[in-house]
This record gives sequence, structure tokens and C-alpha cells, in this order.
Amino acid sequence: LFDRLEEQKSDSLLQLIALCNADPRAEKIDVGVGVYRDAAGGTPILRAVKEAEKILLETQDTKSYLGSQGDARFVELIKPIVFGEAAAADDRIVGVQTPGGCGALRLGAELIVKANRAARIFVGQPTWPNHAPLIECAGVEMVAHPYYDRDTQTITFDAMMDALEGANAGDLILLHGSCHNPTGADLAPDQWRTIAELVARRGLVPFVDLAYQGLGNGLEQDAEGTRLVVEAAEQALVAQSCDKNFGIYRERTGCLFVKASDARGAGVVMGNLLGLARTMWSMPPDHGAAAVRIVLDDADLRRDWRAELDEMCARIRAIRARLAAADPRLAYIDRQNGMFSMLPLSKEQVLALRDDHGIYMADSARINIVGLSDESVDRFARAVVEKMDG
Ligand code: PLP
Ligand code: TYF
Repeated sequence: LFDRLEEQKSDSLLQLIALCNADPRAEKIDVGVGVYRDAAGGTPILRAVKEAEKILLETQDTKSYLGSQGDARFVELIKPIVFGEAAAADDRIVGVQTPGGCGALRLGAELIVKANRAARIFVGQPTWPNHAPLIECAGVEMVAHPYYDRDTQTITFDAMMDALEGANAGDLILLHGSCHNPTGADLAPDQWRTIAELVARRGLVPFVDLAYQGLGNGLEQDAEGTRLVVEAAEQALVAQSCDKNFGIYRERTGCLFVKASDARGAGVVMGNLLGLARTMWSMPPDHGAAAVRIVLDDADLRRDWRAELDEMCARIRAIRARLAAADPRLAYIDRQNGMFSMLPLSKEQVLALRDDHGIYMADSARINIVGLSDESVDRFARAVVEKMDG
């Protein structure tokens, strides 16, 4: 049976972890995979999460099944963080807990196919390399459109809008809610408004991937674009992740929210989400969502989480400013958001930086900003600029 299988390419982002670990050079720099790193280079567990885990250990009295929706209180607490307090009671929006943002993307894609096999999803280029496997594998046709020009470091908004004019009512647009991966180039508020207007006028369905809320310009600000398009659209999907903004990556914690035309339709959507979850993971893993629920349900822990999230956000902004100040050609980095930016380097230059300096970034020249420290940022900038000069 298995002799028929073909070799598969491994996930090149995750492969970078092993490559960098194997490099014996003390001065190596890891700006590869997208996890938050503090000034000392570590990815510690957030204080509030650690506290919530202690509470969980002491008070959890059963590990019996919760059902396919997962932790309903967790979903209820995340809803206003994503959509705002006013939308918390909107009964057109339903949500289920998923195994991370990846699970939410996959579940959303399955729902789309189940609802309409002919629906297509428009996806800006470049995008996160996992979008295609998660969405196309479910059977949704992806239509690529321009988004970002690496040479000018700008969003090619006119070309994007021209392409979206080709979408039919009921087609989807995949949007990065904030902290665009891999470019760091987020839509400006007026661009979000233009897209919201198009969505409303043409009956398009936004599918927002919100994996980094709070790591760009703050928790509220990072949700503004998402709220605009969801408000404007009759129907929408949001794949949310807590894995970055609660630092619980391996706990696989997120939600899929779906806005239907009315409350009755939302009930039908919910039934379909539960049915589809049953075909894939039956029920989501509990631990991360339980810890997040405890944090958000406790005023002190919630405040401390916000404070630590804001510290992480500030560190990202500070390193962006340092890189931007190092060379005029890197100035654009300070206008971008989140953990990622792309450098104007070819794959050959990326590999040469790896060999010459032990600098590990994705082949696409995407860097994780927080892989840099006060000590390494100038050294990194010098090596990059030298390579840009040829
Ligand atoms: N979407 C984007 C753009 C991401 O970068 C990630 C990161 O992993 C995810 C979704 C999924 O996150 P999770 O680890 O919660 O599955
Ligand atoms: O883009 C990144 O680096 C993060 C982490 O299969 C990641 O989103 C990378 C690859 C992957 C899952 C998560």
C-alpha cells in the first residue's frame, strides 16, 4: 500500500529550526520561524498563563469530554476581543474552538466547500505558505492576486482591487487581519474601508486570518480592519488564534467565527461547523483554551496578560525602529507591523547570509523581527546591507 506514496517536501519554515540548532557558531542569528522571542532570545510562558495553569491544576476536577464546540465560555470571551464589545451579543456570529488558527482555517475551508463547491477564494501574493495546503486541500479553488511588491515595499492596492473586481457574489477574499505574514505590510484604514465597500457592493465574503492580534499596534487597533469588513459583509469568516498573543503555540488554541445573514442561518452554520469538526478532530484539545478562559475571566490576570502583550508589542516596534534607523533602505521596516518583514534579497543572498554569518531566515527573505536582540540588531543590519550592496 504505502509503496505508492510519493516523497513530500517538508515544511521549510519548520526545517529552519533544525538547521539553526545544528549550527555550532555562537554568533548565529535565528530570524526564521515565527515565534515571539524576548531580549534574551527565549520564548517564555506568559505570567498570566502560568498562573492560570496553576489554577487549572488545582481546580480542574474532570477531564471528561466537552463536545465539538470545545470550551464555550472560551469562545464567548474571545468574541468581543475580535469583534468589539458591541458585537458580542450579535447572534448572527457563531464560533467554535479549533486546534489553533490552522484548525480554524481548515474548518472554514471545509464549511465553504460544503456550502458551495463553486465558491473561489481570492488570495493576495505573497501569503503564508500554509494557506494553500490548508484551504486547497479542502477543495476550495484559490485565485491568486497581487498584494505586495517586494522591490518598492508597497502594497499594490490598485492591482489588488482590479483583481477583486473579477470576484463573483459569494466568492471569498482571504485577508490578514493584522501583522501580515510574510510581509508585515498591513492594509491602511482607508484601504480596509475600500475593501469593505467592495464586499458590501458585490456580495463578497471576507475570510479574515487573525493570528497576531495585539502584536502589531495593540489589541484594539489590530482588530479594526477585521471589524470593518465583517460589519460591511452580510456573511464572513474569521480564523482566530491565541497561540501568538497568549504565547501558547503548542497548545493549538483558536476559534473559527462565522457571520451568517441572520440568527437562524447562524444556527444552521453552527450545526455544520460541529458536524465538520466531528469529521476531522471530533473535539479540540482543551488545555490552552481552558488557560485562556481563566486569564480572561479574572480581572487581575487579564490586566497582566494585556500588560505583557503590550510589552511584546513594544519590543517588536523598538526593533523595527532600530532596523529602520540602520540604513535608509531598511526604513520601510518601521512602517510595517508584527513579527515579519521581507528583505530585498534573493534566495542566493539569503543562503549566503546563512553560510557567511549564521543568519537563518526563510528562503523568501522573510525575517522574524524578534529573533534580533539589542546585541545582534546592528550586526544583522550591517550583514544584510553589505549583501544588498552585492
Ligand atoms: N495564520 C497565519 C498567518 C500564521 O502565521 C499562523 C501561524 O502559525 C497561523 C495562521 C496559525 O496559527 P496556529 O499556530 O494557531 O495554528
Ligand atoms: O510563519 C511562521 O513562521 C509561523 C509559525 O507549518 C509556523 O506562522 C510555521 C510553519 C508552520 C506552522 C506555523
